Amino acid sequence: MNRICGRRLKLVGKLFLMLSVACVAGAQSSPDVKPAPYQTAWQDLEFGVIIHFSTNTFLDREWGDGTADPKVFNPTAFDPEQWMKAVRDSGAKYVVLVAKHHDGFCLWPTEQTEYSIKKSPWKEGKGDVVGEVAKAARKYGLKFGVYLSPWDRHEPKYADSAAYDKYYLAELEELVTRYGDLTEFWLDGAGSAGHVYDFQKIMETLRTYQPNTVVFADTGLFEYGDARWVGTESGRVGYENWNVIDRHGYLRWRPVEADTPLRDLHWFWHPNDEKSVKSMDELMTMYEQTVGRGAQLMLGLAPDNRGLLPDSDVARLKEFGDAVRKRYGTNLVRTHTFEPVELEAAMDDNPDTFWTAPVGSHHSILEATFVKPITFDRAVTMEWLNDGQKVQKYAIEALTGGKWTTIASGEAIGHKKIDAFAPVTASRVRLNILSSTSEASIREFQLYSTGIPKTE
Ligand code: FUL
Repeated sequence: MNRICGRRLKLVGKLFLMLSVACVAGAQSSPDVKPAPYQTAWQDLEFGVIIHFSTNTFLDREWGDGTADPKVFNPTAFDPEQWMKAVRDSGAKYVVLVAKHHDGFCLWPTEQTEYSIKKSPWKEGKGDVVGEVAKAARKYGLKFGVYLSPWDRHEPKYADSAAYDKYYLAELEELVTRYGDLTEFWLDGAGSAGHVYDFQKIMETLRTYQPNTVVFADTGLFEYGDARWVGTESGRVGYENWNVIDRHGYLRWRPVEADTPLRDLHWFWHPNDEKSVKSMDELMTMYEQTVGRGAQLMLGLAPDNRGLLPDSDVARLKEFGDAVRKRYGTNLVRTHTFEPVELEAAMDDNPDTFWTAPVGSHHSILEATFVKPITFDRAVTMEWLNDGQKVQKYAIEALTGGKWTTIASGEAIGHKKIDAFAPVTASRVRLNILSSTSEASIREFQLYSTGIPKTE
């Protein structure tokens, strides 16, 4: 049994929470703690979206109080394939659908309550939003997951912890058995302050049917999480970002996910709100400060009351995807001189192959040589993490004016590290691993010329 904390009630609460996270959680390079294969597979996805669409969409609300009439749920043009096309164009690789938000309204034909789409006029109560979204996601090559809010403001059983546990478990069992493999399960503590849940049992049920789902858990539910909340909804991750972080005295591999809505401050759709769609500058900075710091980016999308993603959002998602593809589309390391051959696996533009430094080494150098000098302003480095996060300190150096000059440096590399700097022209460039807990494994060392100045 565990007590969970609220997540986003008041700024003061939030700051307190962030401080407490900072105090109790020590992040570090800890070679003995390794990820599960499903965690690294999830980290490879890098960027996902979370979709909010429910009675709130029709009532201009963010947090429903559980009293909305199911009849308000009546999209006239529901088209999850339109959503998924936009998601694919954005470059995201998976979708988490909010199957039940805090208002308790269920988007699938559950047998546990009447408070669901069964009682809505949409498809005469015969529809299944979860099923249709899961199907559309897979059709567009996207992985699928769900959010099932523990806090339930409609269900009368919520007042009785044991009865509500049974109810939540039954809802969960439907979701984990009906909709195929779930990539991520979102466990949200918002609103649950003071409520006691049997999370042990909830995890048992989830794991029985979905052993490879990454459980995202915010601060209060930390024990249960395979991935952790970053502590804000700003879409930024501080650097240094380590995958191994302790809580209550034990270390675990807990990669970080940074969630933020595409429309500032709004997870659900609201009318006349287009101006809050994040700008390209904001999105690109966010990308570099999440994915570029080895974290997962989770962008919130909100279909409107027709059941479509608004044009402004669709256009921005495509613009974002195109910009990332353009910025990181042409890896200049491809033009290096292919020597020495043992380094190739880190310079072949293929993240599924990796180079490993000599056994037992704590320091190593990976150098790329070019026939003609190249000019570049970004380096992308990826560590092979299956055997643990090992790099503790590194520098990217270029041979200029006959001497090696440091152009970027840091401690953690992790899944991916993007370093930005003023343009450098050189024909010899190296990743200098100054310290690693044991031999480092590097999947990719890439260089790009983006023409875009570094942003903070
Ligand atoms: C929060 C919730 O309270 C918000 O409404 C939203 O669902 C966000 C993704 O998580 O904790």
